[in-house]
Amino acid sequence: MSSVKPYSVVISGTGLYTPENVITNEELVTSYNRWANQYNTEHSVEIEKGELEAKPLSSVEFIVKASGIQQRFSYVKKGILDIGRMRPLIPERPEESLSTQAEISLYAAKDAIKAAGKNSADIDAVVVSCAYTQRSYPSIAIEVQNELGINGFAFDMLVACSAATFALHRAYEMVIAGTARCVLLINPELTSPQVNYCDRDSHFIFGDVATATIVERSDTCVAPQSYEILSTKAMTQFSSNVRSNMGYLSRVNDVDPFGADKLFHQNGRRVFKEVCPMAEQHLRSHVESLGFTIADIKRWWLHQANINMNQMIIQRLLGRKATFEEAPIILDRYANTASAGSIIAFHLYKQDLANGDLGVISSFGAGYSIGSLVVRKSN
Ligand code: CO8
Repeated sequence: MSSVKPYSVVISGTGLYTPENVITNEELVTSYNRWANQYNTEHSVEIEKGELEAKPLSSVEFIVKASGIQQRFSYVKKGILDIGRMRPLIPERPEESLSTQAEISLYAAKDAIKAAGKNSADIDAVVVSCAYTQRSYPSIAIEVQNELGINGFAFDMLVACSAATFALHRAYEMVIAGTARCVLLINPELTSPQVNYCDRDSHFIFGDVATATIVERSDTCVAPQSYEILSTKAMTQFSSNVRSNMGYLSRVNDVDPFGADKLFHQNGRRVFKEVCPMAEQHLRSHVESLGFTIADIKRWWLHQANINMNQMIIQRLLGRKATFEEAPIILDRYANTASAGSIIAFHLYKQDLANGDLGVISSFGAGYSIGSLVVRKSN
């Protein structure tokens, strides 16, 4: 009996939730510097004695040059710029209410379902995949499944920067295996609660967003545009250079559950140096393993953490600088949105490709983890 499936697997719709609140570099730097100056004044004696280090000042010029980030969106702006607080103010909701991450998931999910021309009855699996979930259980995905009236099953998964691509891989495998016909993937990247706004080296890096994707069998696809998934490839290599120690053991470790090491922290320089060659090699070998050349790829929807990183990887791949059309950048507006960056780029910059054009969606970062999909515009 032939194992060849009578259908391929396609991405038939994407969705994006962009919060209303913008925080510019200027606003962020002004608030951080006011906080740092106040800290230094309050601790002048200890700093003078060498018992404490003075907090260095941040600058807009550095942020733009080192990262390419001009602004970021935040789910809640209140509290972030308040130097008496330095974190967003997001009130706890009663257990009977929709949770915060489910709320932003739904905005993106509805957008993707509409784009794919689907309804709840068509979908039989929901995966919420992101860098953090606001609770361990019940999973956010099951809450979203319930809100949308979807049958079948749902689960959460966490893979930091590669949560979106790795979830796309899982969806591809479910559809190929026949365990689901149509999968809704959501990446509610609510990063601001994990940002240390008192850390000059990382206070500017992240923004909030949610993305969603519909993956289904080609023979059920009714969307005006779809992208056939030709292949997926993943790799991981352990590194603590991007890390958050937030977790349930803090309670029994008798440590501050919100200490600086419990928030996002990284050795950014090391990450840059180590991940760029890994990503280049991964992408090249993925594309070439399918019999294509790098020049065959019309568009690269790359992870969006740092403009210099993207430029270096694409330059190594192409042997020249890429145009915006070849490798669109969204991190100037959105900043680093953990796993959602490449999906935002895909969502915003895919309509103009011609039937048969090839593209690559890729993530790289914490873990380390690298995920990629080679896709072909199919109608
Ligand atoms: N203003 C002024 N000066 C600064 C600032 C600032 N804000 N920050 C640092 N400096 C100083 C440094 O202290 C240093 O000074 P000195 O030379 O005196 O020591 C100097 O500027 C240069 O610093 P760096 O070497 O750190 O600067 P880089 O050019 O390396 O740029 C970056 C720093 C932007 C962090 C860069 O290294 C980078 O982006 N690296 C890649 C990082 C990356 O991709 N990380 C992956 C992110 S993880 C992820 O995507 C998902 C994680 C899960 C989600 C988390 C949600 C919260």
